[in-house]
Amino acid sequence: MTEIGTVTRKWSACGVSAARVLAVGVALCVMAPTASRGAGVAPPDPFGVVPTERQLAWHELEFYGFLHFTVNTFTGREWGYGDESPELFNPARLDASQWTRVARDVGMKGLILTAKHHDGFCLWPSRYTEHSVRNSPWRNGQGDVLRELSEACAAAGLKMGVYLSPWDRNHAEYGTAAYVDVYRNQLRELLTQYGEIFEVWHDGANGGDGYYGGARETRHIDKRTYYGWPETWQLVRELQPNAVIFSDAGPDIRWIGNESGIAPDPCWARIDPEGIIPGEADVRVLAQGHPDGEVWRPAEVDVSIRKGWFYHPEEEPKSLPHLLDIYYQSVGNGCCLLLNLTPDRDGLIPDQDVRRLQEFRAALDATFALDLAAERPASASNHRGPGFEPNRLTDGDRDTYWAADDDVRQATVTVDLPPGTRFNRVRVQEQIALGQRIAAFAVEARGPDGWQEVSAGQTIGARRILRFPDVEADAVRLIIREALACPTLSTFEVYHATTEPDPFLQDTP
Ligand code: FUL
Repeated sequence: MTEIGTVTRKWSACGVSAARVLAVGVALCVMAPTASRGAGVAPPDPFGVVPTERQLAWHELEFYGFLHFTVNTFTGREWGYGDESPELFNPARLDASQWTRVARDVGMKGLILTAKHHDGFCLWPSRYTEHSVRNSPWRNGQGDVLRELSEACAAAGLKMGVYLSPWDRNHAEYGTAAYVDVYRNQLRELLTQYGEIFEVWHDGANGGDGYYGGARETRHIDKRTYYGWPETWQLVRELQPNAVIFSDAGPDIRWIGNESGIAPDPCWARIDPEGIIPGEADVRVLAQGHPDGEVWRPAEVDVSIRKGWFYHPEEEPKSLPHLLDIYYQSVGNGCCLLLNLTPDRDGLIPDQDVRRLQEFRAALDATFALDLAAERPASASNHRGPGFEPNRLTDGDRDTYWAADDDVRQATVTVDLPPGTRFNRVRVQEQIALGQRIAAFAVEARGPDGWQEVSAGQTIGARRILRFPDVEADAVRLIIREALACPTLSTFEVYHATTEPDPFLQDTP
C-alpha cells in the first residue's frame, strides 16, 4: 500500500491518473533493464527519443579501431584512382593476430577494416569484381584478409566491423543502377561469410573522377537517390540485425563532422534527420546534434593515429599528449572513439605506433585505476524516492542511478571525500536508456577556501570526463543548472591523473 501511495503521489504531480501511473510504472519496470533494483517508486518517464538496444550496446563500446589497408599502402596515396594493379598488393608478413593483439592490448573492443576503399580493390575474393586479392601475388591469390581478420578477432575476443566504400573508382559500371547491385552483393558477401559484424561503415566521400574500367572520366551521382540507402540498410538489418550502421547521417550512428578526433560541447545524441544527406551534411549540426532532435543518433569520432588514413613511411604516430587529448575530447564528450591504425607494407602495425599505443593505455590505466569517489557518501538536493538515492552514484554499479522528482530541472549532487583528496578528473554518466536530459552543469570542489568551480559544460549524455588542474578538497559536487526533464545520473567518479603537464587541458572555466 505504501508503495502504491508513493507512486501515486509522485505521478499525480504531473496530472496523470493513478491507474495510468501504475500501468506505465509496471511497463517501464518490465521494459527498462536499467531500472534500479528494488525501486519503491516509478522510474522517470523516458524523455524524448531514447536509444535502441543496438545503440545502447554500441555506447558501451567506447573505443575501437579502424584499419586502413589496401593498394594505397603500397603506392603511398590516400585515394587510389582505381587503376592500380592488384600485383602491387603483397604484404609479405601480414599477420592479423598482430593487429588484434595490439588492438586488444590498447583496450579497443573491435576492429573495422577497409574491405574496399574508394579505389575499388577488395581485400576479400569478391565474386563481383576481378579487382581483388584473388589477382594479387599475396598468398598466391588464395588469400582473404577478411577471413584472417575474422579468425584473429574471434581468437582475441574482439568484434569485427567492415568499411565498404560506396564510391568505386575501378568499377566500369559505377554510376549506373548495375553498380548499386554490385555494391549490395559485395555487402552481402561481407555480412554472410565472416561471422558476426558489429558495425557497417558507409563512407560519404564521392570525388567524381576515376579509372572506371578504363573510361578514365568524371562521374557524378545524386547522393540523395543513387545508392538507394534505405534498401541497403534493410539488407544489413536482415543479415546482421545487431550491427550498427554508420554514415555521415546514420541511421544508427552519425559522423562527428571532422577527422581531428574532437567532439564539441554540447554534443547531443539526438538530431533532426531532416536535410542530413550522406556526404553533404552540415558538419556543425552533425557535431552538436539537437537538444530536441527527433531521432537518437549519437556521434562516432574517427581519427587516424598518423596524419594519413593509410601508411606513409614519412609519417609518425601522434604524440602521447595528443592521443590523450583525443580520448578526452571524444570518449570524454560522450562519443565512441574510432582510432585508425595503419598497417605498413609488410602488413604489420608499425613498431613505433605499437609503442605509442602501449604508452597511451598505460596513461589511461594509471589515471582511471582508482575511483576516489567509490563507496563514498553521496547526497543530493532532491531524489525521487527509494531506489533512486544519491548513493547509487558511487555504488560502482552502472545500472543503478540517482534520479530527481519529475518537476525538478536543477539539482546538486555531492560526494564527500577524505580531507585533502587530490584530483583533477571527474567522470559522470547519465542514465541514457531514459534519454539525454542535462543541458548545463558545473563541477565544484570544496577546499580550504570553500566551494570553487573547477569545470563547467553543457551536455553529459553517455559519459563526460572533465579535466582541470589539481585540486585538494574534502567534497566534490555536480551542479545541474539546466535539464530538459528531471535529471538522472548513474555514476559520479573522481580520479587523479599524474600525466603532467597536459598541454591540451581545455576544460578549465
Ligand atoms: C573519408 C575517406 O575519404 C578517407 O579516405 C577515410 O577512409 C575516412 C575514414 O573517410 O571520408
